Amino acid sequence: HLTPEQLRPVALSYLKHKRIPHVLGTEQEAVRLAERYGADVKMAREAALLHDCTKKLDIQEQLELCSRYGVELDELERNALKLMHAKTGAAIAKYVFGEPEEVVEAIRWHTTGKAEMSVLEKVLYLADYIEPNRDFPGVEELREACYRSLDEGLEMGLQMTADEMNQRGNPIHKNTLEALSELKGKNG
Ligand code: DGI
Ligand code: FE
Ligand code: FE
Ligand code: FE
Repeated sequence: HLTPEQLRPVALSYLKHKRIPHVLGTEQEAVRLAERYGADVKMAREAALLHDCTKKLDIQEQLELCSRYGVELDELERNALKLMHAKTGAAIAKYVFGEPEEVVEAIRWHTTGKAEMSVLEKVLYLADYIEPNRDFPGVEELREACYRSLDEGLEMGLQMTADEMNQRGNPIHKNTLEALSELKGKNG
C-alpha cells in the first residue's frame, strides 16, 4: 500500500472540495491522538486520509460498491446513507488501496463505534469528531475529555451521537449502543 505522502493527494481527489479541510484536520488530530495513546502514527494517517473516501457517493453508488465487494449491510445501514460510507470506505481501503486490516477496521467503525475497539479505532473515531475544523456545542469539552482519557472521550462522543440521534428521531445503531454500555461499565 501507499505511504501517507503518496496516499494524501489520491485520497483527497476522492472528495468534494468542502470536505478536504475535514480530512486533513482528521489526519492532524489522528496523529496527535496516536502519539498520545500509543497507536501507530502511519496507520493513523492512512486511516484518516481514507476514512470518508466514499462519502460523496449516493445510495445507488454505495449499494453498487457493496455488491461488488461483498459488503453486508444490516437493516438500519441499508436505510441510512450516512452509515454506508464507513462500510464502503473500508472496502475501498482494503481492495483498492491494499491497506492493512487494522486501518480497514478503523475506517469500518469510524461512524458507529463498536464494543471492544482497538486504540487505532478509537483514535480515528475521535479524531473525526474533534478535528480542528469541527465546531459544535460541546466540542471543547469533548476535546478536553479526549486528551484526559481516550475512553472518557469515547464515551462522551458516543453519548453525544446517541443524544443527537434521539433528538432527531433517528434510530441508534446497535454497535453504538453496545460501545456505550461497555464504556459505562468501564469508566464508571
Ligand atoms: O462522515 P463524517 O460526517 O465526517 O462523520 P461520521 O462518519 O461520524 O458520520 C456522522 C453522521 O452519521 C451523522 O450525520 C449521523 C450519522 N450517524 C452516526 N451514528 C449513527 C448515525 N445515524 C444513525 N441513524 N444511527 C447512528 O447510530
Ligand atoms: Fe502503511
Ligand atoms: Fe465519516
Ligand atoms: Fe469524517
